[in-house]
Amino acid sequence: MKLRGLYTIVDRGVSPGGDLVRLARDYLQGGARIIQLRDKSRLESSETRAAFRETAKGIAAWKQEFDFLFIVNDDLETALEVGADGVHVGKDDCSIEECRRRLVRRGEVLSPLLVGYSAHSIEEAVEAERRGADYVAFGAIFPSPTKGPGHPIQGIEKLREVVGTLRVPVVAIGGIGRDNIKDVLATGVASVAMISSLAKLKDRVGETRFFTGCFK
Ligand code: TZP
Ligand code: MG
Repeated sequence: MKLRGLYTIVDRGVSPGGDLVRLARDYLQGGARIIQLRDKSRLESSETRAAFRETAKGIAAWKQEFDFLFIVNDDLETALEVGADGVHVGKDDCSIEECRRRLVRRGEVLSPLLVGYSAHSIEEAVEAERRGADYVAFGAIFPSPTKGPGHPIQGIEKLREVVGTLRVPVVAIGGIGRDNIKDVLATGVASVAMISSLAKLKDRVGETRFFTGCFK
């Protein structure tokens, strides 16, 4: 399956008391075919790591009902353990090269896991592709309620430049919703990631359907 279309992220920081497994199901019912689990707080200690893995297992189990790419943020071990399709890393995580090394033994690919990378500048995006990322998430395109103030904003023109420069799929992220999705798609970007524009709504299935419809 290709890295294309709506890229939904279930994030404990945005849905603190929420059931992320259930949230993922809402997105799948709405037609999303890419789900990322992002749960930074639970990766901080060994006591909460087990809960992180349980959530990951719960989301992976939806594969019995839905065809989708499941990507685990930050944690390669969990991605491998639950049979996810990919791992998503940034500059402070396991390096792209290390992720690759862990997946290749005796020159044979053991698990064809996708490795995605978060880039916050054009240079970092180009470098991530050179280092072997399968896709690059670029942002924040707009001010993001999830990232909060003080985060660099890239804007549409830089997104267009990254899309025109990279060969691997680019995922636009940060502050994307109904107001600006058309401008984002006009750059030719392969995929658009969303956290708060979906998580905070009552009719998440309907809203997901709206955004998946934008790619048709
Ligand atoms: N990386 C850049 S912006 C961002 C991440 C993880 C947050 C995106 O969240 P939202 O709520 O869709 O702006
Ligand atoms: Mg990370």
